[in-house]
Amino acid sequence: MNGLDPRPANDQIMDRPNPASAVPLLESAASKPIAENSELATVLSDHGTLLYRDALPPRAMEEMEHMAREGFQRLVDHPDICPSQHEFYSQYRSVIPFPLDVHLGTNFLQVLALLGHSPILPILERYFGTDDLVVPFGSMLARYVEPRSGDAPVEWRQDGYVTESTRLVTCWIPFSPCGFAAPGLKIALPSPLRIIDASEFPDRTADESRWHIWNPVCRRGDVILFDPFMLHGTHFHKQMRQPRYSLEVRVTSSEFVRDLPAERIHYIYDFSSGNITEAS
Ligand SMILES: O=C(O)CCC(=O)C(=O)O
Repeated sequence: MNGLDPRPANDQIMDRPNPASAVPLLESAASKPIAENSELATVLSDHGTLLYRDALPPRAMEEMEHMAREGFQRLVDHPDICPSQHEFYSQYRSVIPFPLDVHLGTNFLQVLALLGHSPILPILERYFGTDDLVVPFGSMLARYVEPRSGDAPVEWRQDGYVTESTRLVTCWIPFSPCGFAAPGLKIALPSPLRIIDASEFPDRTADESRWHIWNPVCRRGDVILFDPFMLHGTHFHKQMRQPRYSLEVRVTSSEFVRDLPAERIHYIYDFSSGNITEAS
């Protein structure tokens, strides 16, 4: 006996609601950081990802979850509110929240202000080497992942490939506790593919045993950061019973935002001023 668990990886994952892994799993209270921002920015650039616990107020996230639940229900019940976003939702289980917010009665943009006052922003400032950081709205997604839907989960992908930019950091913000009872995120570590090429994971039959797959279990208030190279997707298994609502906020600097394709921008949120401007 070599001490290794002989069962298939997926069964083992079921047993580990909070897997302690070799990944940079950083647990911290927002008011009492366990490391300097510069160290966390280094973790992000060296490892490509980090989980920051308690970065955002959990009560606010719970309110967002209620808002998201009602908003998505409205979209499903009344596809005519915004046919293009309904079609997008049917295909990808996500929507571009702005300006759809206006139709759905949601206000996911509140999260941007919370993020701007959270310990996440200084990490990103160190990472990008500037405090001139922005969010291009066309790259932001609000997501509703049903349990046991079977067809909804996102398969392996790199955000850089999808967004056509290697300068975006994704802030993955769950409104619902997830990763165990509700679908979470799966991240392939380490990420030796430092090129934009998802061919290593061509389809659902990809050989995951060659990778260390991290399935973080998240509470409300946690934020996962990952760079455009990280291979990731929806962590999902049939025993999950709860739905998950979440928001993906992609951050870049005002210098790099202009390199994005126009459909990834639309509007720009500026963290320093709190202003939204329409992209020209
Ligand atoms: O939330 C998920 O299930 C997948 C998210 C994703 O693919 C992304 O954030 O790019």
